[in-house]
Amino acid sequence: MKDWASLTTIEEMEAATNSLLENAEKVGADTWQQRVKNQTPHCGFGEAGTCCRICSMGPCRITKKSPRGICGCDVHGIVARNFLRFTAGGSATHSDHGREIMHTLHQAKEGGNYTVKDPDKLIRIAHEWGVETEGKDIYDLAHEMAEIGLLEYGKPFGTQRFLKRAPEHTQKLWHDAEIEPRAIDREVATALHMTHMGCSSLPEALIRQALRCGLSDGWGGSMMGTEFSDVLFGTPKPLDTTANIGVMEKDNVNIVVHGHDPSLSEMVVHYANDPEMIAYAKSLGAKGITVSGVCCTSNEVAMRHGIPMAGNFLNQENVVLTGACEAIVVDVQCIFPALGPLSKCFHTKFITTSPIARMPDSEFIRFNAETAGENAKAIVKMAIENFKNRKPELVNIPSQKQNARVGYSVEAIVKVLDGVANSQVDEFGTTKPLLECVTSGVLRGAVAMVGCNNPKVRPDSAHVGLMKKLLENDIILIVSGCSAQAAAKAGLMDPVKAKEYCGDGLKRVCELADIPPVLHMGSCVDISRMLILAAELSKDSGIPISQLPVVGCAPEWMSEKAVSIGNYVVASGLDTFLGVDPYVKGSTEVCDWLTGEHGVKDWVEANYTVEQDIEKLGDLMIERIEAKRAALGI
Ligand code: MSK
Repeated sequence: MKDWASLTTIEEMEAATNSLLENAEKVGADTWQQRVKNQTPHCGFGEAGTCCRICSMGPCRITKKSPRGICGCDVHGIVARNFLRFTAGGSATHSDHGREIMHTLHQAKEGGNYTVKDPDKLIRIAHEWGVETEGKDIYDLAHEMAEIGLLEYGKPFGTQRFLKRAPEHTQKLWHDAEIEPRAIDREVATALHMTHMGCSSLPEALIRQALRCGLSDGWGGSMMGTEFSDVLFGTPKPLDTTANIGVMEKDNVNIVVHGHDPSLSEMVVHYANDPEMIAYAKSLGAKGITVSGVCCTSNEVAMRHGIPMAGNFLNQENVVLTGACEAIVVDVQCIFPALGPLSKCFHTKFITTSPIARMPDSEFIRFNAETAGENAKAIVKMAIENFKNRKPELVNIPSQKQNARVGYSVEAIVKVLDGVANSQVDEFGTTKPLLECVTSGVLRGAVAMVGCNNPKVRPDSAHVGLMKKLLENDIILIVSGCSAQAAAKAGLMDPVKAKEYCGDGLKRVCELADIPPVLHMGSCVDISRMLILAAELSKDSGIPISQLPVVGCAPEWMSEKAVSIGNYVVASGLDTFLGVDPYVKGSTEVCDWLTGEHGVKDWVEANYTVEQDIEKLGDLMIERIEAKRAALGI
């Protein structure tokens, strides 16, 4: 057993939260901890997925006494339909994020609010898509690519362009199973059509579409979001930052960015660093301006600018409870409507910016690409002018803070691991050194850990607990979303400290490559980076993705997006381990399709494991990785 004393423990994080809840009590604020109590116990039909309210004859709830809905649909059809609708919600959400990025790219211009920061990547993707680049102005090319990318959402014929990035073996599986995603919007519409009253009630057909709809997210909308965010804002490279609530600074104006789309936060960061704004903050009594983040917007600006990460999903109320948050600025997704009333208990300005995420008790500053600069400037100014309204007796910023190295895009991982193993092939741009670490046994394998917090799991305990267990077993972690922030808050991304807790092989790799053992790959849409990495590992090794000693895991997931992610990760050949049930336990048939030996596994060579006991979940992942190694004879 290792001594984890230099890291921040779950107990310490809970103690910090408890001290903030005292602030909530002082001002009579409502918090998620209280609302969970009010909502418990949850509806058993909802939890089992056995309630159908797709038409207005019901709602129908399946029991022993009433085994079919009014239309005659059985429990398996109802559960499978609900599962597909869950997926469609997630796929639509991620993909619409990607679409917004394409619109931003379309607005990019020399000297404008948005410029092309990684022209090489743009040209690389253009070549991949068969677009002529020779002699073209980079902004003409950007606009052309944006239009082609936007057509991926609604093109009438063909399949997603990025599917060609997958190994041929995977592409063939998709083709044979008839799950190659066509236009992104079409897969969402088809999912809604199939689940309309009087259409599909056959679990096999509904689950097939769930995989296809998920793939349209992973290899479509999300990949577009990631790749073109890199083009616009720069491809992440390793850089150092800090994490946990102590990144907020008592004497500074604190602006917290929250949500997912980097277009807004990039601008806020830019203006918060503007000397004119800093001077203005000083003139009003602050020492400076601190921008920190929550959820995936935080991941985006941490990866590209080293902006500190104040917390993850279930910490979003904590930043307001510090009494030191001048403005919480949100874009889309994972934002609690509770932030409105909560902010009103403090001096905090709750600023919504997107027509997609309108909320009561917020100040709405409609943000768009043409006016991005003035919008962001107005937001920063509003926060500065709010500094004087703080109530000093309510200011409580727990001192927890850890160092974190972030910014591991695929390009960065390939670069840093190059030369670590004794690979004979040292050509730049392959994953062969990483593969050599795995085949030689220095690393046993990798886990892609992703996803949210969920009050059903003690916050961060599953993420951090599993990570420690895997690291001790020489399994490297690639992480994104709120899982990444859980790791960073605990200290598992500190390249100096965290390696001390690893097995000898992983520790050696960390020392040679100067990396932390948990690699921050970005936000939720950036799980598409993990797909690219898995595809490259497969192509470089000649081993199908499903046979690589790599698995996916979402131990504390909560959102529809996570279900879409689960489907595209499984459909890409990676066994996926969940710590929270996706509302399917009401149907043995659906469970068999998702988790059995002859369900989705027959199509895509991977399946789900659902296990709420986190110790067991960790053991199962390690067993699976070792079984894959044994099958490969390594
Ligand atoms: S923010 S989807 S709570 S990971 Fe992407 Fe975190 Fe989950 Fe939202």
